[in-house]
Amino acid sequence: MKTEVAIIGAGPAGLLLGHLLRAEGIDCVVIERQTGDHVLSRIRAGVLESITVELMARLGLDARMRAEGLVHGGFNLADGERLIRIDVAELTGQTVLVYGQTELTRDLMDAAGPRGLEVVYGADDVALHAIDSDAPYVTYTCKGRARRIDAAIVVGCDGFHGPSRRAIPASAGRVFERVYPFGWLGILADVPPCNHELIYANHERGFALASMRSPTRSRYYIDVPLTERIEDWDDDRIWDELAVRLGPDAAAHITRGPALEKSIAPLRSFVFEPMRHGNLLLCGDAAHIVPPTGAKGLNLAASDIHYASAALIGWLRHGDRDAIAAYSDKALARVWKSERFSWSLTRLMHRFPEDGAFERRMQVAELDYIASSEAAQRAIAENYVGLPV
Ligand code: RFL
Ligand code: PHB
Repeated sequence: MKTEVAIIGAGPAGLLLGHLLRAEGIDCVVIERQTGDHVLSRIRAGVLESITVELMARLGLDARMRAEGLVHGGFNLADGERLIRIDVAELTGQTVLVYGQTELTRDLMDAAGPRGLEVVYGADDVALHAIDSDAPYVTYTCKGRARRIDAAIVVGCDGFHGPSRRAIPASAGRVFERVYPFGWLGILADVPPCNHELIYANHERGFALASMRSPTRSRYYIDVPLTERIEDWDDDRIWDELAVRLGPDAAAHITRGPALEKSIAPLRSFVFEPMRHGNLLLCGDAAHIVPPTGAKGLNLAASDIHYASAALIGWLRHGDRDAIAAYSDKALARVWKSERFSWSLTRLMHRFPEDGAFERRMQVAELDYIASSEAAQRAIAENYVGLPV
């Protein structure tokens, strides 16, 4: 089979790109290892920056997110009993949208058939070939049959563990990485949120985050050592810990309920440079990972797709190969700023095992500064709503 663009991975990055290319009449195929149901069962991001919402609007797929998403004009940092509200709407004139990654993916998936976007689910043994040449191709097996797709270019949207990044010779790339000594234990429950805005809490027992998906569905996280096993955390133990770490005001408003989902996710900062090798582009988690503090991962995937789709349209429709050559530098400039923000918010809001009294005083001093300085709050707010693309 022949196409113009072979896209590996049908997460938000792959589906967004597929739709943007189809809207320009560009031929593409999305190849996904999992089933569609499995992709939708992964509970992940919840906070969308305007770049993500704007891409959905460009596709005319924003009706449900506008109707059901929650517009948030602020969020809170908690430290013991103190709550610091960052009024992002006042400080930046912008807001974020609370709308689950699962729902955004569902909207993209539902529109694929009607818009002629071909997505192959259940593709095993996906492998990239000849990415250095003008005739790259992808092979996979589906229902036991070997398949091959020849393309002008391949785009790796296959997440951190996918084959695309690994197809680039080690000598052609550089990895920057930091692995954190804890993970986030998340719980999703059909209960009203304890607060109308997010609360990120740094408590002496550890980090906690109160988030939500809707007025009746809450998402909470606590940090735990990487040695913890989810089996050892029954629902009550999680709710008890949240009540302590989020502080007395939030605790008084927590409604407990059975977990619809709970899991532990490790935290990592990771960047692979460059984000292009020959006729392979990397987008989203395939190229970079941020710790979830600050909610940047999905939004970075969206900004990569903004740059990559423009470059692909520039090349395949207007013959501008320079657009492809410029993709990596453009995308990385924004990636590194989001990496910095996610890392610094993680540093500020978590207790690291190696930290002593000095590091703790640094956290308290920084939170004091943020609480008292509009300039400091504005710097946080403009990163939270998303830096310009
Ligand atoms: P995805 O979503 O991982 O999709 C990659 C797709 O590639 C498929 N794949 C393969 N396909 C074919 N062959 C193979 N060999 C393949 N291997 C993998 C996978 O099955 C999958 O369908 O990457 P993408 O599209 O780049 O999107 C990135 C986002 O999913 C990710 O950055 C966010 O979820 C991160 N994240 C958050 N981001 C935000 O912007 N806001 C948030 O509030 C937020 N919260 C979070 C998060 C991530 C979390 N976890 C679990 C890591 C909260 C958590 C807990
Ligand atoms: C979420 O709702 O899942 C969420 C919100 C904010 C974050 C991370 C995750 O920083």
